[in-house]
This record gives sequence, structure tokens and C-alpha cells, in this order.
Amino acid sequence: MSEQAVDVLIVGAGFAGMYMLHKVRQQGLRAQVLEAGDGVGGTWYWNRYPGARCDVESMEYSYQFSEEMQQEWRWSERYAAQPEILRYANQVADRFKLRENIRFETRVTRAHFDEDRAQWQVETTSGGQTGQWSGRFLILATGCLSSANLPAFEGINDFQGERYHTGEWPHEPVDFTGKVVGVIGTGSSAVQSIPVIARDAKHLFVFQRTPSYAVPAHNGPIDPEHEAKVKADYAGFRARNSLMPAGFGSIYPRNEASVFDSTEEQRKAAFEYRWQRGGLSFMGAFGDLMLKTEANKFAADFVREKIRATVRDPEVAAKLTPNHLIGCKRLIIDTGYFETFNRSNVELVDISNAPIERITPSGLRAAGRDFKLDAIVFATGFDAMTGSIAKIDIRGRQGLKLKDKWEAGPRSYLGLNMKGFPNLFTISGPGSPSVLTNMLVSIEQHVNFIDECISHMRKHGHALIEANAAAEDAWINHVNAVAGQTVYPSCNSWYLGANVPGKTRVFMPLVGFPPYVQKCKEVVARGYEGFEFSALPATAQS
Ligand code: N01
Repeated sequence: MSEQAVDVLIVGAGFAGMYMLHKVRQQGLRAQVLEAGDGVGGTWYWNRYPGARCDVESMEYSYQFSEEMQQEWRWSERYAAQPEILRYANQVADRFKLRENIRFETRVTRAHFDEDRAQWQVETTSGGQTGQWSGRFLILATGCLSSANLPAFEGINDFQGERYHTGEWPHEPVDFTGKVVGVIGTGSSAVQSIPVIARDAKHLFVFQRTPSYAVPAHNGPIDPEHEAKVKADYAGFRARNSLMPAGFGSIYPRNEASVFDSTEEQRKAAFEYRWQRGGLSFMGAFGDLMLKTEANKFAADFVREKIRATVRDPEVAAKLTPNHLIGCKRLIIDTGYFETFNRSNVELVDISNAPIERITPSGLRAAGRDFKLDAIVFATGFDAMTGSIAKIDIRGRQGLKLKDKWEAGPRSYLGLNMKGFPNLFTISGPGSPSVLTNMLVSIEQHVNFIDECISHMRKHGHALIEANAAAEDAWINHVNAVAGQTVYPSCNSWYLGANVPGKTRVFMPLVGFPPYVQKCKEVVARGYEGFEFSALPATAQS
């Protein structure tokens, strides 16, 4: 098959890939998005499980680059459900005519840098056909949570019933009415889907390895007054949010006071107030909850008490009560999760000390017991941040494999580029704030950085850009040092890759959005400090 040549190749048509396409096309570049799914939306295209909903409020979880669009679009709920977010993504694609440069059902399998041509050579597979593409720039907009993690349970293919993974949910409706269902996992996806599945299923078994903290969403129809207020000055609202530690939440910012400077009564009142308000702002009750173990315990105790007050059976409540720190795994926002365990058709199976032994033809065996199941829902998460990138055979200069470079954990400069991989950019890559922020905000910041960088290169006649080794080393040290000042590394979280057996344990995202944005601005102001530009090699000049 003949090679198709463009200026910019973009992998993925989620929010990152769509906006990247829009931006580089505006520069007059020829760009092509290659997308494995048959529609846009990325994580919101794949995660169609019952109850899937965003944990960042709707008025914030949207693009800000088009004032016209943010004024026109109307969200129906405080926290948008997956179908509404997918509709939003589709109208973006329609509005900016993005589909004409997106090749759907096309999976990128290989991306090799051809030093002689100074180009990326990309191979795709689509319906059994292989495709060849080339581009001066390769931008990975592959998403942080898009490579489903399906543990290698023995006998997994023997199961005769229905089998689902929350991150690869079918497009057709799934009906659990009258069925005996098993959900494996109790992370965000499970916590959102369990209350919904429990309503339909005849019986639901929840297989829990580690209990989770969850704070209520108190979701509901969007408050028209709040919507009007935001829309009266959307730009100002966005600007205030961008100064928040995670790039969102300015309507209810973090209280910077130390929890140790409050009385017990004040502490309880502060936690209760945020609990009643609902959502991720709970951890902003005090400034040091994510910095010190002893401070964190106050918030953890408060939520543990709420669990005990909600779940009627004390034994079940005890099993549902976590003993790790709160917030070092992504805090979960729930709707009726703990209440679900008061239902007579729901049973919690503690597999913390007696793991799932095997999947059987009729169900599974765990904790010395056989469970007969009509359906199994694997809510077992993702190979986060690096999984989708690692699935592609990526080779940079002198055939250097990205897999090898990242063997001891992902290495990059600013979470944007890696030494040895010229003109390759990662949007919300490891080493950037990404998953610790409102993703839409981080995505726009990265896309704008990359777009301006390419524009700068064209203006100054640079053909290639690449991080230098010293900058990359210093950046990795910085990411680790910042994480080390927080309680994040203390949990077995996917931030550390701890959920995937054999994955190197390294804290992947950078804590703190505003200082990161400031650093990126300084890098640009200093002529892309830490990067090296080069001209086209003689072999590439025709
Ligand atoms: O995945 P997870 P997720 N045997 O990794 C268990 C985002 N998200 O899809 O904790 C038995 O959190 C595992 O147990 P343990 C959000 O950022 C956002 O739920 O490792 N169990 C855990 O309970 C979130 O953090 C939204 O001991 C096994 C579960 O499976 C991220 O996506 C909604 C197991 C996996 O939990 C990932 O969430 C949904 C095994 N072998 C997701 N292997 C919103 O916006 C794993 N588990 C609200």
C-alpha cells in the first residue's frame, strides 16, 4: 500500500486529538488523526458502563478555546453523564468539521523515526489492511486511561456467561434484569456502576480487594443561576480555575489553613460542609491534607465514620472501610454507593486475603467459594498513562525503542517530549499534571504549547525539536521530588503503576498545575530552554 504523507500525524480522536487537529489545521498544516474506535470522544467513547459520569463539574469539563461554543452548549446536570459528554464531543467534531481529517477504525501499530528523511513512518491496521503514513510531527493523543487492564485470571476464557470490561463497554444496551452479576473491583468505575447494576440484577456480588473512599456527588439538574453567572464571564471563570492546584474548583477553593490549627468542632464542621456540598472539593477542607499523613487521617476518619453510619450491617461496613490514606488513590465521587450494600440483593465478597482463584465456566472461585454468575463485569481499571503508548512499537533515533527507554519508568521532559524521539509529542504524558487536574484544562494547555512550538519552528526554520538529556534528567528528579512532598506515593495506586503486575513503580503525574504552566511559559520565554532544535539533515533535503 502506498504511503500517505502529511505534516502532522495525531494518534487518537479524544478531546486531545480533536483540539490538536483543529489547531494545526489553523496553521495551514496538513494533519491526519488516526483513531482505533469508530467515533470521536476517546475515554468517553469507550467507557459506556452503567452510571459512567464525570467527577469534574460540567461547567468546567469542556473546551474553553471557543467562546461561541461555550456560550451555546448547555449541560443538563451538575456532573455530566457519559452519553451527554459523548454528544458534546460529537458536536465539536461537527462544528469544526474535524471528521474530514480523522481516519476511524484505524489502529496505529508502529511509529519509527526515519533519520534520513527526518520523518515519522507510521504503520496502521484497519480491518485487516495495513496502512503506511508519514509525517514530520507525531503527536500521541492516546489518553491516560484508555488501555484496559484485564488481569490474567486463570480460566478467563472458559466462562460461558456474559463478560464485560467497564473500559470497553459494548455500544448496544446491556440488560442485567433478572441476572446474577459479579463485579470485580471497587475503583471509580465499579463505584459508579454498582448502584445502577444492583437496581436491575437479581443478585449482585461485589468482589473487593481494597475498599475505596467515596464522597457523594449530590448530582442534580444544573443550577440555571450558576450557569448564567458562569456564562456572564466564562473567560474570568476559566482564568480563576487555571490558578487552582488541579486547574479546577475556583467556586469552592482549598482552605489553605492547616488542619492542626483547628479545633475538633471546627474540623468536623469544615468536613461536613464539604461533604454536604459534594464532589472533589472535599479534600480542600484544609491545606495540608495531601501533605502530611497525620493531617490526612482527620479526613480519612471523617469518611470512615460516614461509611459506618450509612451501611447497616457493621461487618459489611467494616469491610467497606479503607485503612489507607484518603486521596492518594483518586478520590471517588459516588451516587448511592455505600447505600447499595443495604440492599438484600447485594453481597460484598472480601477477597483481600483470599484472591480470585480462577474464573470457571459458570462463574468464579474466590475465598474458597464457588460463585455461579450469569455475567462478570471486570471493573479492573487501566494500564494508566503509559499503557496505550507502550502498545505501539515506537522507535526514535538509531532504532531506540521507547519501551526500552521507559523500562525503569517513563522519562520525559515536561511530559511533552523524550530525548531520542525528535518531533514526537505526548499530550498529557507522564511527567505532566494530566490526571491530577481537570483533563480538559491540561489538554488545552498542552495542545497550545505544541501548536505554538511548531509555529515557532516554522518561523525560525527549525526542522526538528528534541529534549536534551540534562533537562530530561532534571525534570524526572523534579517530578519525583514534588510527589515526595505529598502523601501520593504512599498508596498502591495506578498513579504509581501499582495496579498492573510487573509495571515499574514510579509516580507518573506531576503534582501542581499552576507551577507547571509557569514553567512551560518560562521554557518558551527562554527560547525553548531544555530543548534542542536542528535543521533538516542533508539526506532529507530534496
Ligand atoms: O480503575 P481502578 P477504575 N483482582 O484502577 C481492582 C478514572 N475514572 O476504572 O485497589 C481483584 O481505580 C482494584 O483493586 P486494588 C479515575 O481517575 C474516572 O475504577 O488494586 N481486583 C480496584 O478496586 C479512576 O481513578 C471516572 O486492590 C482487582 C479496581 O479493580 C481511574 O479512571 C470514572 C484486580 C480497579 O480500580 C480508574 O478507575 C471512572 C485483581 N487481579 C474512572 N486487579 C469519573 O470521572 C484490579 N482489581 C468519575
